[in-house]
Amino acid sequence: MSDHLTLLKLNGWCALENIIPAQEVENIRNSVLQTVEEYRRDSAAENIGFVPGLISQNQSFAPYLADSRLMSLLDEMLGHDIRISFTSAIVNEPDNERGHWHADWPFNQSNAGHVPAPYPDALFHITTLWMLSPFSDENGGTLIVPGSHRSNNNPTGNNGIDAHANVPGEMNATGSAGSVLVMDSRLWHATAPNHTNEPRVALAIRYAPWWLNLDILMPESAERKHMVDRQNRKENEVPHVPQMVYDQLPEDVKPLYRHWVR
Ligand SMILES: O=C(O)CCC(=O)C(=O)O
Repeated sequence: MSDHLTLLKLNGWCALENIIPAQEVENIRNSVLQTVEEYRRDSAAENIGFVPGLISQNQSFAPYLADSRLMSLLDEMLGHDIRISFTSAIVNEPDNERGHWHADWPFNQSNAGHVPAPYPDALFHITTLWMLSPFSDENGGTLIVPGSHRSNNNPTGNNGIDAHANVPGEMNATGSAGSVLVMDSRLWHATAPNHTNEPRVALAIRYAPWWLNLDILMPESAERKHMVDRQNRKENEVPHVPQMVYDQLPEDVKPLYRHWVR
């Protein structure tokens, strides 16, 4: 077993360095910042620049999405025919607020689509946070609670933990620009405040096994209409990938997005 796989299984997270080469990362960061300026969602928290479905507007990072080190780790965790479920830009701007502890979709109990707690001790989904800026304690390196991925609930699910309080063992995930933080989506994590004058720029890219039903995230899907719209519930929405964008993606990246093309 590789060291990264051991860390991911034991602690719920690991970091892969230099997935984006140092000489490329600044251009990608600037390009993503420009896209965020144009397409940011007003619904995001104050001082958070958020763009879902970023791949439709920006393909600068696409050559790295199927990096062989990352894919072999994901293959070991999720099996064959992995798919990308989310591609978002997240910019923690100076003075953003600390967020609440949560596990990611489909374990966030506030979402319409969730695996009800107590959930089984099994891996369903991987969250990766791509550091387009270096992540530090000062600039909003993601707050994580190592080992919390083995819990059968998280602070979105009334598990007795105050989602806004400090949790013993919490730490900031840190690393150099171009690194990728890989987390079991069950890992408790939270947005960290950025106390510097520079934006902390990241991509949240999530990878799913072929068998995980993603339909509730799809605009206009029957599942979404029934479970989100008609019941007036909250859920993430991931815009489709236009065919023209898909056609231009690197060949090894296309299989990761094929299911979302319209
Ligand atoms: O941007 C971060 O550091 C954390 C983002 C986060 O909590 C999430 O995407 O679920």
